[in-house]
Amino acid sequence: MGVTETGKTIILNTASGASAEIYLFGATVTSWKSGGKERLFLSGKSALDSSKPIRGGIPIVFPIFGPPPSSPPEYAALSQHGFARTQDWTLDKIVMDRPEGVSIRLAAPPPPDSFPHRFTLAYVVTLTEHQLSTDLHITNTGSEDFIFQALLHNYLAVPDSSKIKINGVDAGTVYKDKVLGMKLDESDGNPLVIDKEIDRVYQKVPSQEITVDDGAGSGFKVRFRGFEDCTIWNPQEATGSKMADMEDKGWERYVCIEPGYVREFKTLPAGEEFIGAQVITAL
Ligand code: TA6
Repeated sequence: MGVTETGKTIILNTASGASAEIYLFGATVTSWKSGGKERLFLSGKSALDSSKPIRGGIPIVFPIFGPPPSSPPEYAALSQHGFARTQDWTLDKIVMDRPEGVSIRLAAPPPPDSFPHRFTLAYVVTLTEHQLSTDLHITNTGSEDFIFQALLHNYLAVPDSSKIKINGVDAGTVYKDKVLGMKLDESDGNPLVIDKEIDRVYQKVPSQEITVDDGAGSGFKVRFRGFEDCTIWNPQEATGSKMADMEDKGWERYVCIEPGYVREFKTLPAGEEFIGAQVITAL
């Protein structure tokens, strides 16, 4: 009862009424309902036919974050945010199916032939009454070091992004400001508000916990483990209106608080596993 396969998606349900929908395309969580409310933003203009990455929910960014680097060549040939979000994943295992909580593990297919590294990628999605956890497991099955960046690009639904307050980035945390041409700066520790386009990569966030007060009596706590960095993104009208798959004024209805390992490439020695996890609590 807790896990339903529809062909294109997997639906999770708990006895408390929480639910989640996961597209096998990109292992993208596209819906999370808790307390009777939808907690993830999904653009009404998003392609859901596997022709493009899904705009909203929680796309998986791997093995690069952002535009491709200039080298090595097999990474330089990748498209923005890598291939994991456009691969057809499969349901590998139902990890837990109990009235109070449901957990599944998805497996990614092998990487494209043009990316000659040996690794496995698994994704565990766990739903309980008030929490959604997603854990990315990367195992280097080759005989040499494997380098990657990874990030969980959640789109958290809020009633009005101009009214939210984001807490948890301690004073002194260094961030790269993509809006200001990758300028490095330091957080002043004050709550962050969305009063302009924000696209910042906070590096090694000490608390590994960010909260969003949505200004309407609820919000989110995003905790992360394994992942140390956190990108905070809202494009506002100037950038958002140029995105073909963004619904009208969509940027008013979400904020992205994206745990990841993206400040540099992570080196994973042969035979080792890296787990990057986020636990999102609906407040
Ligand atoms: O995580 C923030 C970011 O890298 C932004 O710079 C913005 O481009 C966003 O992701 C969306 O990227 P996408 O490739 O999905 O259009």
